[in-house]
Amino acid sequence: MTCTGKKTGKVTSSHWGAFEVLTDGNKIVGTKPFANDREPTGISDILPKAVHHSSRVLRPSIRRGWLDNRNTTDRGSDTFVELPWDEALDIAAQEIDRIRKDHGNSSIFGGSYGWASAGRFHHALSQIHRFLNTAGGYVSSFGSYSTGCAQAIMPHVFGVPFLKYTYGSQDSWETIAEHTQTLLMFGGVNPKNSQVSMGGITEHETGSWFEKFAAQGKRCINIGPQSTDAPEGCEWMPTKPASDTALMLALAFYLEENGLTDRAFLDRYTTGFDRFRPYLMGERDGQPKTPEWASPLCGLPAEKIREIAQQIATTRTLITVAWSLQRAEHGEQPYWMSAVLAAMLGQIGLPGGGVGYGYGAIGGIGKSLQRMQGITLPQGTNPISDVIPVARIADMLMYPGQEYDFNGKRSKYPDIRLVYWAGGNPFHHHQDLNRLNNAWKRPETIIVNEPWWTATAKRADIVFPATTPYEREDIGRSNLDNYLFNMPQLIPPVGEAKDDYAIFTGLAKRMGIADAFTEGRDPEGWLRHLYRRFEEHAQTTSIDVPDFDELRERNWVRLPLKVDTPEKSFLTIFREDPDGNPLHTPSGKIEIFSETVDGFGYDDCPGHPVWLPPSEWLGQATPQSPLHLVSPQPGDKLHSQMECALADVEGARPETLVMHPSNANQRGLKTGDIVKVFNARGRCLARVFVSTEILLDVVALPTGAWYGDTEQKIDPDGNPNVLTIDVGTSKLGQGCSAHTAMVDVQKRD
Ligand SMILES: Nc1nc2c(c(=O)[nH]1)N[C@H]1C(S)=C(S)[C@@H](COP(=O)(O)OP(=O)(O)OC[C@H]3O[C@@H](n4cnc5c(=O)[nH]c(N)nc54)[C@H](O)[C@@H]3O)O[C@H]1N2
Ligand SMILES: Nc1nc2c(c(=O)[nH]1)N[C@H]1C(S)=C(S)[C@@H](COP(=O)(O)OP(=O)(O)OC[C@H]3O[C@@H](n4cnc5c(=O)[nH]c(N)nc54)[C@H](O)[C@@H]3O)O[C@H]1N2
Ligand SMILES: [Mo]
Repeated sequence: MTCTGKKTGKVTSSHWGAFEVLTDGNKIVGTKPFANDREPTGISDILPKAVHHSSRVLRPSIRRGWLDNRNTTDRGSDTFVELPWDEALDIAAQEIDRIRKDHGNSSIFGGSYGWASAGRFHHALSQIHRFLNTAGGYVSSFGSYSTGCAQAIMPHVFGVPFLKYTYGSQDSWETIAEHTQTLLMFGGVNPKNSQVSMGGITEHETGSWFEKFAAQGKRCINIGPQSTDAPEGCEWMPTKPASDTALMLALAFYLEENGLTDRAFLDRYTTGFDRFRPYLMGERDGQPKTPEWASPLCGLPAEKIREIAQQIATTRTLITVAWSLQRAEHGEQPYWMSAVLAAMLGQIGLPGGGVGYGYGAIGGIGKSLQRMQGITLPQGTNPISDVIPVARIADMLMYPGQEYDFNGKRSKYPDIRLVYWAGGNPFHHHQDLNRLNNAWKRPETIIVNEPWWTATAKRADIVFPATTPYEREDIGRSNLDNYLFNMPQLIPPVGEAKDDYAIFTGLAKRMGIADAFTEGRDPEGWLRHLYRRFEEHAQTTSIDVPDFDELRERNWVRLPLKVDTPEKSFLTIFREDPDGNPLHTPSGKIEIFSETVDGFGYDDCPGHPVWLPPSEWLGQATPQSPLHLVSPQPGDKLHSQMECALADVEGARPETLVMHPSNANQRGLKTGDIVKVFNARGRCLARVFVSTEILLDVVALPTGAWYGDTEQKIDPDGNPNVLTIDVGTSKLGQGCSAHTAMVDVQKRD
């Protein structure tokens, strides 16, 4: 098969889609939607302003207090000295060498979590990991902020890595359109989030699928605190954050009590229902998990719960669960329980039935595409075995040597002396930022490669200015997308910015490891090398791809990867022959009760799903903190990227806080008022938007504002992470608990 595509203007790809870039040769002057994208996002509109913003890091910069006396406490409030590249690289290379020689590579933290930019070679995380591996290794991190908790718990249930399940084994929108009668969506299928997909999404299509579903009369039920979490036309069943497990248990109770459980399915394909059932029916704890029990916990009338249970028991139902549900304390429970509920319905492995995770979280989920081999920079191997769960960074920095639990293992936090970050913004993404701000003062040295003076760059000792994708050439490709891009260099580097590859090459030369790091290739040499491997793989498939020079010429091609009949998922194969194709769980079946998890002996994640309320939620509201804060992803950007330019727009900051009219009235607030959002952990400003699209007593403040709270007084632009809690989801998952936080709101004094 050949690919289609023509030579157009300069198109590039990004995590939020492809777009055309207009330049005057030196500067980006505008962007235009990509013609093939029927639902383009507006995220690139701000790009010209952001790329040339005054907050770009222009030259290598070293913090004054670190240079003078290795002071670590002034991070965030100190000034920087600009140095020529050679001098700054000398200083950084000597420091990395000193630390690795004096303290060993296990004192270097290089997890460096973050989304960085799209583009396969200049992927900042691959670059930093390759560099640190070449330098003898680093302490790394497991999992993501997105799905860390699910990545730990779900393999115990289905026996596959969670990402393989969510990206590779779920029904496509086509299959859902054809077979699903009821979409029961916990946390919605979010239109704002499906704009984005890691590595690129060229044809956005989630919106048009939901238009089709509405026309088909499909029942799409959004369960959660905000009606806007699902496309228009879906039914909204408003529920309290963190209450989903209680609701799922009540649905399961109804099925069991009314003989609607698919016993044959449970017997053949699952293990442990007999251990779970007594809990469900209240035979052990005296509390049957009835709709009447769940009703005050979740906020839905018992009658409504029964009606949903009846609906899902009598129609082909796909339960979908947003990733947000597991970014909360005890996030393991709704995830595991959704699988149990789906198993009781007996539709797992049938087209359009069962359970799927993260539809809408990432626009690529649900696309039915033939997979190709990825294009990735080899990272080498890491000789250091210390790995922390990604969201435990502040604990690690604060408590070296302290023991912690994670997924059945007890480990000790390493003693970190040097932190190196490239491609992430922890002072955007981590919870309880005032706590991180204190922990961040402990390492001897912090080095950051960043295009912009983010809160993280401002808290580093050595800052190297990195290019943006528009200042270098790359290849754009994602396995959840059917396009291939040459991402051309569009403008010269801003200031003295260099590519991460050039920065690490400069350090590697000084440390005597350049040959191993570069393998003698310059960036173009690497692009050609990585592309050749991709071409070789393509030759083994039926997919024709242009050669490197032709791709350069054509800029982009649409690959014929759409498949009408998707490959059978592992669950379909399992359903067809459970003995011949057992799951990779200890029992070979779906684990409703897990001996393994039970054996860990964790009080916060026992051997089957249970209702475990988080430490902060509406069920335990206090007069000091009566409102549940959810902090979703921002609709107008990707995380904290390009925030500098968005924040310049008149009236855009502080960030918008959505609030129910009754809560606003109680506080004398109206849309547009500037408020203080606060709890015992921190305070930030926000701009109120009064709306009936949110449940009473819940407020929503998106992430993405740059943390600007240097004295830990009040964060001016509205970063919700000054309010969120920095605890693991449980000893098992240790994911981030971003959606667990109670706050109050007052008019700004
Ligand atoms: N309260 C709350 N907090 C959350 C969440 C939540 O739901 N609620 N969600 C969490 C989730 S799911 C995630 S994924 C994280 C996201 O957190 P991050 O991924 O850390 O957020 P980004 O803003 O994308 O950070 C990427 C950084 O890389 C920089 N960058 C871009 N390209 C390059 C490059 O080529 N080289 C270098 N050196 N740097 C580059 C950007 O300027 C930016 O500062 O946030 C988490 N935090
Ligand atoms: N535009 C844009 N899109 C993005 C991103 C971005 O930064 N910008 N980031 C991407 C990334 S990294 C990720 S991981 C995904 C995340 O995708 P999700 O995890 O789905 O996203 P969130 O926006 O955190 O949450 C979605 C909604 O869940 C609801 N919610 C919160 N807590 C609960 C709960 O306990 N129960 C229920 N039922 N609902 C709850 C909230 O109302 C919230 O609006 O989004 C991706 N998409
Ligand atoms: Mo994420």
